[in-house]
Amino acid sequence: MKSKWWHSAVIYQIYPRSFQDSNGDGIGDLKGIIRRLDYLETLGITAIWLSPVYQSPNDDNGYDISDYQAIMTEFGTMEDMEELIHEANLRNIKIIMDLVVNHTSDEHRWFIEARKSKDNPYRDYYIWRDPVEGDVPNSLRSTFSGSAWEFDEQTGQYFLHLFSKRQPDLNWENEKVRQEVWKMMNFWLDKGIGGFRMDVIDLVGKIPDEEITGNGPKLHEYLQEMNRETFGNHDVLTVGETWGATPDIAKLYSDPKRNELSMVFQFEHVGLDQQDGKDKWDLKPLDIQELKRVLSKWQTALGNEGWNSLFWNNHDLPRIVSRWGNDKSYQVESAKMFAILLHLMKGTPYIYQGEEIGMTNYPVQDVSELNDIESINMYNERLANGYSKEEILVSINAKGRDNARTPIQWDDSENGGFTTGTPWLHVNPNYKSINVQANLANPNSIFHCYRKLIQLRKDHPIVIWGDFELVTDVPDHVFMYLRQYENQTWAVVANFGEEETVLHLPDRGQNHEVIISNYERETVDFHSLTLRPYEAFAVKLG
Ligand code: TEU
Ligand code: CA
Repeated sequence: MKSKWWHSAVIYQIYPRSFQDSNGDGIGDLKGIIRRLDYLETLGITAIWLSPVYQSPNDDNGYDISDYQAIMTEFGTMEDMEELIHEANLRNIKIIMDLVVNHTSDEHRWFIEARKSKDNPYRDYYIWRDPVEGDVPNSLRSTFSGSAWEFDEQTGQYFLHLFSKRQPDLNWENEKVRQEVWKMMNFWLDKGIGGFRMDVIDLVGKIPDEEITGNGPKLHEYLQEMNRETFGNHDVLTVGETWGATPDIAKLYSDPKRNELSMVFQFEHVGLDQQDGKDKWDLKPLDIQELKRVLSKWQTALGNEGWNSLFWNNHDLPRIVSRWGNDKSYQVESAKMFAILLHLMKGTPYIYQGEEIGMTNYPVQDVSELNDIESINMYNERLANGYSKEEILVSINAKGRDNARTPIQWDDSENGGFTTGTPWLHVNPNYKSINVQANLANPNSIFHCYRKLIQLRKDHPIVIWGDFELVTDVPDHVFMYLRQYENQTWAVVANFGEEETVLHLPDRGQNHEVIISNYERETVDFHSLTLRPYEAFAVKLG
């Protein structure tokens, strides 16, 4: 594969609302991000994926856009945005914009026009259907609960919304819609951005009448057109949010020969603690064997015909240290274990803000503490369906999106240094011990582990290009793999257990030099190796 900058990049995701407030209104903003660029430079990241900063009524915190070419008033101005791009570029950090074009806000000019009348020139920018026997056109459901069809009184038709009813779906079959999107993308490319993260891009080829949403027949045709009309001749990173992609589907998106996207961002591994055929709120314990199987499959299945993202967290997912680690007695050890395990794999790693200091889920006690529309709608729906408040809160504390959206804990001052005002969402009370300042000051902190992992990727082509092999003759709760490149081999070992475990792998030799570890450890002897709770390390085998 021809080497591109994003093959060796590490991306940092910023959820602007919660990153850094600069003016005391309790809402993070662009000036706040600019103030923290030096911190990100110290961490060593290559690019920032900026969750949406466009004008929005915030029904879904910016994923409902009312103007793609204006900045959300609370976040700042277009001048601030240009300054952010410029200041980031000075530090060799690229800005990747979130491209949310499956839907707009209902306050977007196009939708305001479209709903005026059936013959409005913008009507066909959205997806309208007549009622069927006085009811919804079909049984498509919204991700945020309820039917995906909303009745519009004025014109007597339903419009489609796969998310909130304030996020009407755009009609990609309409060539004019696609051209508007290309024009808008070029506007941003001209500002010198480093690429696009494409929100639910797998949905744009939908055929609503056949209840086909993901991976519709025209999806890849549209992406090839997008590539041709916009970023094709720019050296940018494009990553598609692709729920439900298999490795074969991932190749369609990301095989360089097909001129679509740089890489996919797929979720198979983070769905492993949900009951089969149910939704994300229906929990089951993680089976580590399954995790090994799924992550290894993605390591090997793409070959030279595709590229994958590596992540545990984002703004839609709970914090990994709380989810599959132990955020109480082994917060530091388990956070580092997840980092070491993931960052030495093949693919482009994404760090979600606060992950690098081991931030944890926020313990919700009452529904009044919730902000996220997905959780609130689910709460009301399940309550109406006879679930108890307690059961619903168990699901929300495990999987709710607010878990990862609490403000960044910068220091131990009030509100963790996020704001001098009242934060828009509660700060996790553990900010006095878990914060950036404390992490920076301690050379053994989670932050310094991430920093080292990023540096290893820069210094060692084996991390980017090495072949991957899962080691299978280890206990179930030990995840061990090898990377091989030219004549080098690295081994990575991670113990998911909270008990000591002894490994006997005499064939793997002894006196190996340790590259990185989360406990004190100088050399490794595989004849008899005692692993401590959540211990993880990488060694050079030769
Ligand atoms: O997420 C897509 C999406 O499907 C998520 O809402 C996901 O289903 C959910 O969190 C888990 O059940 C993208 C964005 O990342 C998300 O923040 C937006 O709310 C959504 O699209 C709509 O734009
Ligand atoms: Ca602010």
